[in-house]
Formats: sequence, structure tokens, C-alpha cells
Amino acid sequence: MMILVKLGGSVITDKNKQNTVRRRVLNRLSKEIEEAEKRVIIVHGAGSFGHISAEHYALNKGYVDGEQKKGFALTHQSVRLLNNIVLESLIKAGIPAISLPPLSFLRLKNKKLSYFDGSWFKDALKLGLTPVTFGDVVIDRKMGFSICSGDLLMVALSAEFKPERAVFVIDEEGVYSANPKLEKTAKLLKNPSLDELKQVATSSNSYADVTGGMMGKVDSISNIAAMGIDVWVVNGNKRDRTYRALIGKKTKGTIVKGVKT
Ligand code: IP8
Repeated sequence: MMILVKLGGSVITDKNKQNTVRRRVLNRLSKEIEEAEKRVIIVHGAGSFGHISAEHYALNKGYVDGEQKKGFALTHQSVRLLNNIVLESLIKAGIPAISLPPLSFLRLKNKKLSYFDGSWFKDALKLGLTPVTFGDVVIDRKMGFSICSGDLLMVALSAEFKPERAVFVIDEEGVYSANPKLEKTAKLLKNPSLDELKQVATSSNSYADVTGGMMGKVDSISNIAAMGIDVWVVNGNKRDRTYRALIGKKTKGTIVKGVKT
């Protein structure tokens, strides 16, 4: 069995400063993953590598004009730059990490998954290597290209590999009833049911405003839990929570029990 872990872009990078890594946090998380001694597939977000140029060139609209070709290439280069730094940190911590860029193994159609080849992940895991993939720009069969988020990768990998657990490492204490940065009454949801999660995704408009797209994340978490897989959401800025989530020991955060629907 294997555990899927997503390192959020706002944890490992400074979202406000282009191409800035939060190295201390990243290196600590790499060590926590190594110390857990679990078989893992690692996904990471793009943070300030990628999001800024993807927005600048409106890549989410798909191919509309030639200028975007430069934006596509630049964004891909930028997320690979971050990916290389993540690999370096993981390898230093003792994890045999290898890169699998989504641009080379999946396609979307109107932003939805249309082709996914998990065989590279399977082969790498068999060899005892640790696959690392990331939010990327990809080919879209309808739109020319579009953006594949790390959260979408978590759903695709969950469906393919049925991991023991999916762990989302974010920059908040867990999933809240509303955006805690904007609403004082927001409550941390410790053990929400799928129905409660759905309410968060549909009722709380303020959550949609934050860059980082908590709404999309809640949607991905619900999809994974609906496959019967437990999902843990923990704060990566707090020491040991990622380690504890990986080994399945109680820690502060949100735990969504997987339910077969
Ligand atoms: O940070 C976005 O991935 P995310 C990828 O996981 C790009 O949402 C290219 C902006």
C-alpha cells in the first residue's frame, strides 16, 4: 500500500514573490516524509512558480492567440524549476525522488481528465523509486492546452492506485466552514462528512475568492473520499503534523473518512 501526499504551493513557496521557495519549510517536510518510512507518491503545487505567468498569459482560457505559446513554455519551465528544487530537497533527505511531469503522461479535455498513463508511476514504485509530479500546463483536446492542478492529479492518482490514505499539506489548520482569512466565525471541520464538505464547496462564496482555490481543493477531497479513501488535511507550517498524518497518528487537522458511494 502507498500514501499519496500533496505539498501545497502556498506551503513550499512564497505565493506573493515570484519564484521564491520557502526552503526551510520544504526541507523540514522532506525530512518528515523520509522519517515516516512509507511508500509515497508526492504531488506538489506550483505556488509562485507557474501561477503568475499562467495568469499573465491567460493560459486557463486555452489557446486563443500565438503570444500564449511563449507563456505556455515559460510556465512549464517555471514549474520544472520548482520541481527540481523539490527533488533536490527530497534527495538530500534520503528519498530517491524522480520527476514525472504531467505534460508527458496525461491530457485533459475541457479541463477534465481524458487520458492518464499511470504505468511510469507503477514501474518507478516497483523499483523503490519515489515518483514526484506537480501542477503543470498540459495538452487539452478541446482547448489546445489548459492547466492541470496538483489537486486534479491527486484525484487521478487516487482513482488509479487506491492509496491507503491521501494527505493534503496546506498553509491552514485544515478545512474550515468558510474562509478563515476573511470570516471570523469560520470553524475548523475536524471530521466532516461528505455532505458537510459539499456544503463548504457550494455555500461559502468567500472561499472562492482566495487565490489557491480552496473550493477546488474541497471538491477534490470529496471526490477522493467518495472512492472509499481517507483524506487528511494538515498544516505544513507546523512541525510533525505531516509526519503524523503519514503514519496515521492523530494530529490537528481535518480527517475525512472515505466512504464507498
Ligand atoms: O498549484 C497549478 O497547480 P496547483 C499549475 O496545484 C500551474 O494549483 C501551471 C499554474
